[in-house]
Amino acid sequence: MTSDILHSGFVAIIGRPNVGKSTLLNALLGEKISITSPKPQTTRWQILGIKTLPHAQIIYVDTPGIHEEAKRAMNRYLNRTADAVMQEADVIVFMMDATKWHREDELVLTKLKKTDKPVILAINKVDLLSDKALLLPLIDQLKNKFQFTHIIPISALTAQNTETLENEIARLLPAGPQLFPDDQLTDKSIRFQAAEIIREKLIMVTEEELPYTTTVEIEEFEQTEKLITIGAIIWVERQGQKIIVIGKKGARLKKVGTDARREFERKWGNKVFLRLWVKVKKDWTDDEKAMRGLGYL
Ligand SMILES: Nc1nc2c(ncn2[C@@H]2O[C@H](COP(=O)(O)OP(=O)(O)OP(=O)(O)O)[C@@H](O)[C@H]2O)c(=O)[nH]1
Ligand SMILES: [Mg+2]
Repeated sequence: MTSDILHSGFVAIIGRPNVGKSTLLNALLGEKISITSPKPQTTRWQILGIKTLPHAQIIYVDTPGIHEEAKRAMNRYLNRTADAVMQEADVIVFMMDATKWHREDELVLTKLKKTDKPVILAINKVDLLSDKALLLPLIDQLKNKFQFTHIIPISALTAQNTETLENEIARLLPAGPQLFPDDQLTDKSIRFQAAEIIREKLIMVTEEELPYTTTVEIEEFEQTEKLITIGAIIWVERQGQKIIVIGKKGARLKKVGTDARREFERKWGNKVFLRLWVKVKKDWTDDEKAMRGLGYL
């Protein structure tokens, strides 16, 4: 452990779905900790990204996107998870997409107004702004909405200005000791990360409601010196979804398996044998008990 650390704290990355929270976590850590996708509601858990600096330890917390549709148990669970992280954080990074302000951003802002913690507004995706002159009036408008501690335009994708963001965050941390060992990057196990990578590949090849109705459970994880053997179940809600996930002659499932295996081998530098099954658990995203059984606690 580094003994010079005098400041530490939890930094919640909060915002509506798809604004780039997980991309930011990965950019700040310089490693893929949390899965990302172009489809909203990708992140389903709080995920720690631990950054140990010479004098401070920043514990970033990625969260599910806060959204309006609280119809199903899964939607309520996602919002509840983000709310809980916000309650416990020392600093909040509120993230928005520079190209559009949405009703759900307003919803997040309403929640922020109930906290007395420092809130940094990170205006993300500035690389997509064709006219950078649009940024100044946008910042003026946002200043009127809330007393932000800082407003920082960034691009999580190109890591533009993310260092400035990190420096301001570090300055806001309370006094405190080092909470995690120097070399620990996340709180999540290798099994959890394996399930998430499979889920990411699945999200990429499925459309409409399917990404929201699937989850991945690791059944087998065995590591020898030469080979990692992983057995995983992809859970869906209905028989019809199972047929779609498998695809014509098993092509879609095969692609998910190949894409995931390639990423595992790159990440761990080990040969991986991956077996996937698709099974049905009827309406599990609206069934709290089934969700708990699948790790949504
Ligand atoms: N052009 C551009 N795209 C970005 C940037 N940051 C994120 N994205 C893209 O935006 C999409 C959503 O990114 P995520 O990081 O998954 O978003 P999120 O806020 O974690 O989404 P949820 O987990 O669903 O709440 C992905 O396709 C990212 O590649 C950015 O700075 N610029
Ligand atoms: Mg995310």
